[in-house]
Amino acid sequence: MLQIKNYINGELIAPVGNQYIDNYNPATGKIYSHIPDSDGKDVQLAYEAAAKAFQTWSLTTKEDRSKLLIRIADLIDKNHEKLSRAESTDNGKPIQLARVVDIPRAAANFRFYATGVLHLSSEAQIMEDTAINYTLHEPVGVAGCISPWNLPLYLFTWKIAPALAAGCTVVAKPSEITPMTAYLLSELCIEAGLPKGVLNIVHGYGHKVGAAITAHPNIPVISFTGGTKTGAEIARVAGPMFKKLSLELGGKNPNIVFADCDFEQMLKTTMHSSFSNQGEICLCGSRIFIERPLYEKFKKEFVAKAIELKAGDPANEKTRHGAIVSKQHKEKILSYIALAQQEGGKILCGGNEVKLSGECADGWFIEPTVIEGLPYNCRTNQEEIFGPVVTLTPFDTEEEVLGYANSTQYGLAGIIWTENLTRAHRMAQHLQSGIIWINCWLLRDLRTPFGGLKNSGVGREGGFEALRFFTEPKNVCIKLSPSPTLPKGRE
Ligand code: TXE
Repeated sequence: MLQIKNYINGELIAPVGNQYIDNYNPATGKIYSHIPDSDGKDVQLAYEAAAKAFQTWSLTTKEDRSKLLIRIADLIDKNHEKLSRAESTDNGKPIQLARVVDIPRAAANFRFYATGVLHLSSEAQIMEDTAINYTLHEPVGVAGCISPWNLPLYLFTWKIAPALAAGCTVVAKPSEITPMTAYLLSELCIEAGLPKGVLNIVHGYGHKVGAAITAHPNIPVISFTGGTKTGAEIARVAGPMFKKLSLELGGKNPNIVFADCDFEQMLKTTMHSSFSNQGEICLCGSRIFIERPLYEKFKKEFVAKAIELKAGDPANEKTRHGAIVSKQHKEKILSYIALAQQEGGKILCGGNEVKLSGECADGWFIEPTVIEGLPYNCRTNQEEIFGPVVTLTPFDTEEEVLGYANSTQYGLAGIIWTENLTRAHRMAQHLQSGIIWINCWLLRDLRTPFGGLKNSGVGREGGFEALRFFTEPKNVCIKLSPSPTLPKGRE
């Protein structure tokens, strides 16, 4: 049975307490590896290694840091198949999705920041002949990076790459539910020759390892992606310590379909925005609002496609709907399906756990589920379910659907389908979301600011936003003394 290790001070080592946690394969429901059950002692070791490494890493040139990050990206590419299989086994996502989305994006994250840091410039403000101001962007110090289970390596590297590129060193904690690709990444970092202590990965529970990172007095910056509840807990601890915080939290995203949309394109993309990664993406459009004249046609064709989307063994190339990440999360999703029925919803398809045969007989699978007839403000339509469950609601006017869309405590992403671009821009302006897709979904340019409003989080990742997050701007103002002999102003 594979027993993975922490990556501290450039070495793969056992947790101090030598305790381990069972790690499950969601497709079989069976334990397939063990991960360190680390605690504050392991975090302290990691912090000490990171603090020591910071003294040199923060003084390396951006070119040298860039070269190392490119080397890691190249090793991710070289190990694409091994990482894809590991991700699919650990998370339950179809192998095809891991191959096409998760692992290529992890390499892209490193490449993007390896090159982005070379272009991070500063401004200068000239006070005519009085003074010159210039801004330095200095790495903050040891960064704490805490990531979730839904896109494990994709989101883990989305934090680590800018932190390292900016000159910070890192104490990172992947989710205890999906630790495998972070462990494999640590092996690649050793192979790439990343200096010891620059990146440290401590595996274990959030309330032990995550909490120790958050509360550590000398880790001044925390980048977190996960649930809103956990984000609030991190803010409660880190706020009074005046730490820099980036919180990417939950979503309950509206997908607004107008009758004049490009129907075929909308239908194809809406299947992805509803059920990709088993609906376990914070950007999924789980509330679908359809303009009334199109409602019946949409319902008929969308439900027919959802019924065709069969849950299967994630290891099978043909599978497009995999396992739910954990037994606990499966129960949470099923409880929301039951709640939807109690709230008056009508299940148009799905709604059940799927029992597969053979290897996957004890796996955790749920059918793609489509529900109609719920009020826009019921719990099912207000709370994040984070599974293969969407609701359908008809609307008549822009004002009505904007009221529905903006009614939740979340504000992460919004999707709009219409060929009337004046209306698209108008809707985009009024939607309370940090990210808007018009006639597309999950089209990602890494330079764009990424994040949400309200309970979807604080701050933005992506582009120079992330590099600036991991640096402190310092303004330097130099007094100019006019020369006694030279004439004032220009020749
Ligand atoms: O997230 P958690 P979970 C949503 C989704 C899901 C819910 C909970 O609705 O059902 O969040 O998912 C670490 N101090 N999203 O349980 O608990 C934890 O170990 C410090 C949306 O996975 O937030 C893990 O590494 N760290 C999200 C990470 O936080 C703590 C993606 C996320 O775990 C901690 C995933 C603590 N007190 C879930 N407690 C998105 N926005 O994409 C836990 N952790």
